[in-house]
Amino acid sequence: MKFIHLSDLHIGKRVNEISMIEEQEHILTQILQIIDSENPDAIIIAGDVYDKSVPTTEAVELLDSFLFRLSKRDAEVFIISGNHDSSERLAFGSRLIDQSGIHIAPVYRGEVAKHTVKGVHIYLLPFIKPAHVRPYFGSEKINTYNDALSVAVNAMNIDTNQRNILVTHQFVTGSSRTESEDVSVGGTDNIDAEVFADFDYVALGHIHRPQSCGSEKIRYCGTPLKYSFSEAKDEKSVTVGELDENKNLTIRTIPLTPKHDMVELKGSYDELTAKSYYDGTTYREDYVHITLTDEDDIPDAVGKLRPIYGNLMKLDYDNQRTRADGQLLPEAQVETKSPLELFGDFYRTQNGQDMTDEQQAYLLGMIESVWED
Ligand SMILES: [Mn+2]
Repeated sequence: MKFIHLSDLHIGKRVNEISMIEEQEHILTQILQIIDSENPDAIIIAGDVYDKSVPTTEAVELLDSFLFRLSKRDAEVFIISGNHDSSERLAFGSRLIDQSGIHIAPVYRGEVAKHTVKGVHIYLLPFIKPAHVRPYFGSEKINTYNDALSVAVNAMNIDTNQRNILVTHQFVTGSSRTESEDVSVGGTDNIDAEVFADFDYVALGHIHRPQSCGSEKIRYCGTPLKYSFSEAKDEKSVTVGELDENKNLTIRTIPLTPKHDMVELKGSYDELTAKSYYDGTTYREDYVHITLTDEDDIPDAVGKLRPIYGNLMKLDYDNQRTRADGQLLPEAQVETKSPLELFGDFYRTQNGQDMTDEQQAYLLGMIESVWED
């Protein structure tokens, strides 16, 4: 059984205030071309289909057209919601379009949809939190995400003599994050890979950098596009898997080429505006983050750089002044730390000592209640 594994499309996303919709249209068309040349039996989309729980109209239109074009292919399509999606809204009309071979996971109510393609069972477990699982398993202790996933997986009664694929959207312990995922409160969302031991493949969404978690059987395919400058050097791809009758799994990736790349450039204003540097057109259309190293600010730098770097997204300086500005942390670290860790750093800077366990517990409770709202 051959499958294509996608996730984290984030349709409708804006990066640094710039709409990605044209990029997304371009990359989805490229994905359809890959599907046509690979001819898979199943296409999996492991959550974060949309970027917002209430997506924009242009996002809805793009997904509608993508799904329609997918329905014209032979493959069956399996979709779950991620933490960015509303599972209710995503599942709208799902029982109707089921007949077209497009299967969207229903809202989690203690059990999951199971489909079978060429003898391989595919389980669709949308993004869930402990609070989503508790009501259906009263007697079980469900405090953490790991508890919630264990209970949900146990309830699937997996027959390990058969071939089984799980589609889900969670953070597996040890995976390498980027800046464009949402970090959860206090880092309590870790799932141990052991929870997935009974599956022959786990098609994961949530982490935006493609990677396998310990074994090839548990894998993040990553986003189809770069959604933050921390991914500037990543290569985005489509994961193609084959699971044969003896449970042998082969995984390969097919690179994706964006309409416009995302790059980070650093140097003095004179260096970056020298023709030899940008070579006329090299970065003309790329999404660019420029870090100027000049000691004095360049007046209207953005206006002056735009003719060369048409899609300049972000401009900052790295010089003595910015280094002395007493930044708590480089931005890259800020975005990958949890709110609790960030507050801990702040507390330490202000007070010269760490929070006590009691203070941490109090703060965690407070952050969680704010987050829930
Ligand atoms: Mn995501």
